[in-house]
Amino acid sequence: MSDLEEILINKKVCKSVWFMRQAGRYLPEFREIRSQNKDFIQLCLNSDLSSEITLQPIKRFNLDSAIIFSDILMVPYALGQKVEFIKDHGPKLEEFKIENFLNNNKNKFSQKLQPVYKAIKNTREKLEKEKSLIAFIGAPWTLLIYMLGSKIGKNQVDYEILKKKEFEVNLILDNLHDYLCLHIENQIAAGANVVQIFDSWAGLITPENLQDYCYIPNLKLVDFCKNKKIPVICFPKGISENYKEFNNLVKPNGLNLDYDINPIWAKENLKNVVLQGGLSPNALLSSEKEIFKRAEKYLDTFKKSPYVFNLGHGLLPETDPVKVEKLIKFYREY
Ligand code: 1CP
Repeated sequence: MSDLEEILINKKVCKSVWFMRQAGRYLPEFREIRSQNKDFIQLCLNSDLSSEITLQPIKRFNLDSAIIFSDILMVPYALGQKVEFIKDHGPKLEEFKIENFLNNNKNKFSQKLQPVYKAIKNTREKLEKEKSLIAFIGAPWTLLIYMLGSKIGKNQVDYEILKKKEFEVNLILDNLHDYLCLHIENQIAAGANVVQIFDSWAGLITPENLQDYCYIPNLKLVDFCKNKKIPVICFPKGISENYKEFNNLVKPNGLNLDYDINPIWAKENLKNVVLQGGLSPNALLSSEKEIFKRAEKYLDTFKKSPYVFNLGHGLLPETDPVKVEKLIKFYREY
């Protein structure tokens, strides 16, 4: 069993570090490959290259876990919605059509994502056995935000539209759940050891809607993982003190703190769960002294608990890899 699994399953107090978005944009060796592969989806579907990119941060920093190089938007892609990544702008999805969405089947879906599973298999073979390979998915709500895009907005959600479309929205969320379970199952079968669920846009949900759009969809996925005996980490970014209610209802093995959560509050309020991350990725843009000071706040708070060192969101593209290396060293010597 890898250390990450030992921490998540047996609540062992030991050291373990990995970073969200550790494979990609801030690494020169990634940029080199990316510059020759303009189509991001095709890059994710290139098993050899995505395995190579997954291992880049492991080679460079000897991190304790690898996260497969892929994207949460591979799911809408596999469900037939065209996905493009516009430089300096982010993802752009083709207009959502319910009739196309409903015209999918499990075979077609798994077939389209076969290269991702092959990349997982290749990577697992190359990775040392004490390191975990992390698979991931976007939570249904976060995928919905991208899939419906302009129809419900990204900076704020128009609940009037959402209510008017309630039947369609629930149909999409239910269908997504089934495909996400299949995607988890396929990634596990290919050799992944741990699953992380990114609900990056949970913070857009109003408190009275959290139950329907965040807690229940996450709970159903967590239960699916638990039935498969696979440890699962949730990341309901931006829901502030509702992290407590989330944890009490969803009960994942691990919970990634976002950078707005006070670690001392987390320690007092988030029980029976392994905490991960929290440090703002912005900290890595400051001086070494400042980085260590801010990291220490998390390390001091969680020193007697099972805790996975990570960030409160993904590494930023402008991060200097040298500072990442220094932070890892600081953590290991702490
Ligand atoms: O242009 C480029 O070079 C592509 C940049 C890039 C990379 C490296 C994107 C576009 N996605 C990825 C890989 C990726 N995405 C990984 C694997 C690498 C790793 O973590 O080490 C993972 C786990 C993701 C997950 C992901 N994609 C999330 C959830 C995490 C988060 O940051 O909140 C989300 C929301 C996405 C969507 C996405 N993919 C890419 C972009 C620019 C975006 C949009 C993010 C946004 O709108 O802010």
